[in-house]
Amino acid sequence: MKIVDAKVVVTSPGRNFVTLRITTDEGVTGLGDATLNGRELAVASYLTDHVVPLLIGADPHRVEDTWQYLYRGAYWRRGPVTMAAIAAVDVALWDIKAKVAGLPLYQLLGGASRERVRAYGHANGRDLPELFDSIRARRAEGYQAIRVQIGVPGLSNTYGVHQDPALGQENATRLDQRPRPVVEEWDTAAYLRHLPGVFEAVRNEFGPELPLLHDAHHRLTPIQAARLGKDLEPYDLFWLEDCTPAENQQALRLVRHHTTTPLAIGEVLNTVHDYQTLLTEQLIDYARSAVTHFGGVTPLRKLFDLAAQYQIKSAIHGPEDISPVGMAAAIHLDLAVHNFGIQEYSGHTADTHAVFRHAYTFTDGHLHPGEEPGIGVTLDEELAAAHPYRPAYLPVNRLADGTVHDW
Ligand code: GCO
Ligand code: MG
Repeated sequence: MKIVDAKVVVTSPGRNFVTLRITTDEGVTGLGDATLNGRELAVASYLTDHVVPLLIGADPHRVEDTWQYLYRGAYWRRGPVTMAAIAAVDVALWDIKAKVAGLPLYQLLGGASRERVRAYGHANGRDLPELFDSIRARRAEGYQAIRVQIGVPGLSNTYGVHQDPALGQENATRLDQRPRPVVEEWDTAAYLRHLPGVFEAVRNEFGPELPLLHDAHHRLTPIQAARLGKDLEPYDLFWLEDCTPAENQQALRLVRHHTTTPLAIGEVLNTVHDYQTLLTEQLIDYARSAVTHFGGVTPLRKLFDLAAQYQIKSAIHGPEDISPVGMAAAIHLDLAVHNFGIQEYSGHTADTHAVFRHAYTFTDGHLHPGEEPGIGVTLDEELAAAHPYRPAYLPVNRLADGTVHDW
């Protein structure tokens, strides 16, 4: 079998998605997600200009060899653009292999280790009444684990809190089809003062059993994160996410020494090297990279197998900027790995579900990849073309005096 065609499709059915479609001489096609929010066209070019010419004529069954060829062969390693491009090829090849085998991908990854995978959804509000409504809405949708984000008094906008409560669970990054980045405001002291009371109120309202998560989105120093972790201990979080900027692995040592609040990190990490200290020193409890940004199913499986040796669990990044193709690949891996932790899932727009028809299902707060051969996603290219690319940036963050802060 040979690859005869590889094509990059950029479509924006609510937000931009980059998809690679590989076709073989036997007419089997595979899909891979290469979406890098706010920098989409860089990956599209990396694939079209530099990777597609290398794929034509190659054997689609050589998944591992192709991964090594693209990773080592580029000489310039790692980074989100490179790893998103390689991820798209990797997932498209797994899709083809599983279709040829006539099996859903999870079967090729060792088969199901559980019946279904628990997902967490996003609740947010500018204040407590809005937040409570949002938590109730998620629970009504079936979610059994909920990420809680709230506005900070004195700040006009905050990460993960949309300005229009009618928009549902999607966070503030959802509708950013904007030619310039929106500027958000930040004040760490106000945030640290506000958050423990919020979790106390949520626990009082919703009881001790509901798993609650929180994303600090890379904004704290290690000592600030340590204090927050301690302050939140009475409210028994499922995890505190991205408490410090992820690229400094050593920072987590200090946080870990001070708090028993479980820690999750990884959505901006691209390779196993970014996790080495985090895993071997057991500084985190959940590894959160996306299939889409980590080079695909092949390396993420290796990461999770290594993490398992340190009792660290999987928690694949699944915001709405991962396309249904990347989401499907994630759910197959979730079902197969022994050390599954939880899967982030916030759904997609109706237009996105129409462009990417998928076999995976969300029922009672749990996902299942379905039984279609491959990853179980089809791309309607005609419909995709009706939603052309629109320039869009993620927001940026500034302190009151104008200093740029981590977003
Ligand atoms: C999450 C993430 C996202 C990111 C987004 C950036 O935990 O889901 O933090 O909301 O902000 O993926 O593109
Ligand atoms: Mg996050």
